[in-house]
Amino acid sequence: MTAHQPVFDVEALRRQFPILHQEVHGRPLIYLDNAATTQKPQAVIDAIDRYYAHDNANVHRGVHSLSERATAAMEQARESVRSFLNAGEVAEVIFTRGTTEAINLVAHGFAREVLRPGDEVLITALEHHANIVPWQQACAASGATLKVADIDDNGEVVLADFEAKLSERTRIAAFAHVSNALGTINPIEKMIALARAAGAAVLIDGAQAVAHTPVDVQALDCDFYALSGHKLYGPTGIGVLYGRHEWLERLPVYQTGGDMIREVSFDKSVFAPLPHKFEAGTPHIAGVIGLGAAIEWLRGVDWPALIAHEDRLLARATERAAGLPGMTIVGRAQRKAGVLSFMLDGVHPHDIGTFLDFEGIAIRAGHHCAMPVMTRFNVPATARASFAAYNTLAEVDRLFEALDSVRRTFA
Ligand code: 7TS
Repeated sequence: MTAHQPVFDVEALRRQFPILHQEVHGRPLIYLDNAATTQKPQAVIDAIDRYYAHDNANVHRGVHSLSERATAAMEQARESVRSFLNAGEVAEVIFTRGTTEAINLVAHGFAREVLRPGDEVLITALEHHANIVPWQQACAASGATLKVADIDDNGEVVLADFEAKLSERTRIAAFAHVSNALGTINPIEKMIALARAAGAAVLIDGAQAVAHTPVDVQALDCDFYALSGHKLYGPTGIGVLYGRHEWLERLPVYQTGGDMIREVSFDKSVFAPLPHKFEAGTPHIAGVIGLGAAIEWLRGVDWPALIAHEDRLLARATERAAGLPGMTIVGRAQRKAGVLSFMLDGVHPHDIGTFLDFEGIAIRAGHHCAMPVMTRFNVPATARASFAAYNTLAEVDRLFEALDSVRRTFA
């Protein structure tokens, strides 16, 4: 008997994404750059449109109806995020510009409040620059040391090395849920358990995970979880930092100014309670509302079917790659989500990207803001096709027909 394969109506899903129905260089667009950013369903576009057409006002301060509506919409979106991540309280949901700002907020707080000379921060060798550089800066500012857990030739974190590099000096372990450059799904449950056993706090960079797998921050028992709205079918310029209440209370303010204070005099200021303590200035209200709409839209998607569909896309791509002469996959982890990073003998990844664009196919070529990963695999760059729920098996096949032309053209 074959395993149950949930049915996934990809054509019905595609109809909800207006941008997909266009031609590029005279060919139907095949969008395979979803790890960089996902496209937006009509429901998200409509929510932003409706907000600007009907409710636009500043939040948390007006006494008038529009301001009340904008505030209510924003706080409703915060509740959607809370529920999406299964956070315990809305006070634990901080809106940021994205994953990058969320990690910077925590790293800045650790540098000021937690890290002391001799302390350690542990990351892994598969991180995006957004989960490397803020920790380098925090270590430089505090005298702490940055430790890096190795990855193996498949692009999996070497758990024994991760464990060995944890010590009683480790104040925080920060690592990706899913690697953007390789697609590796890290065994974060195990990594969190190891870090907590060592007494370290845990930050998960969830930028590449949230569109592909459900997340429950309480079940995970992590202290921080960072994500970007634009990789989750929502708008750019908005993201989330989930933080455990006690940690958010303990960490110092990040940016200061309006909206994050309770009382100001020239002698001192008293800061607002969570979550506003970390949300200085007029927020990206339309972005928050768009993100809330994306999450509500995702609630209507059959997740087991979505995951099975994306697994089929990646399995087909991996199988076709094995049949293409000169093609090498970079990153062969047992568990992967959404990403096929590859090299083609004798062709620079950028040339692959340019050639595919003329076929209407959008991929990314480069170091994917993960230069240490490129160094580890001894390549200057890779070509990367990355999948979302609206991609089809036919698109994967078209990608490989085009790659075969690239190969023959450059041979
Ligand atoms: N962490 C990971 C794992 C990422 O993939 C990215 C963005 C970030 C952090 C930063 O997210 P941002 O929204 O704050 O910029 N990754 C990519 C990518 O792979 N291609 O373009 C952006």
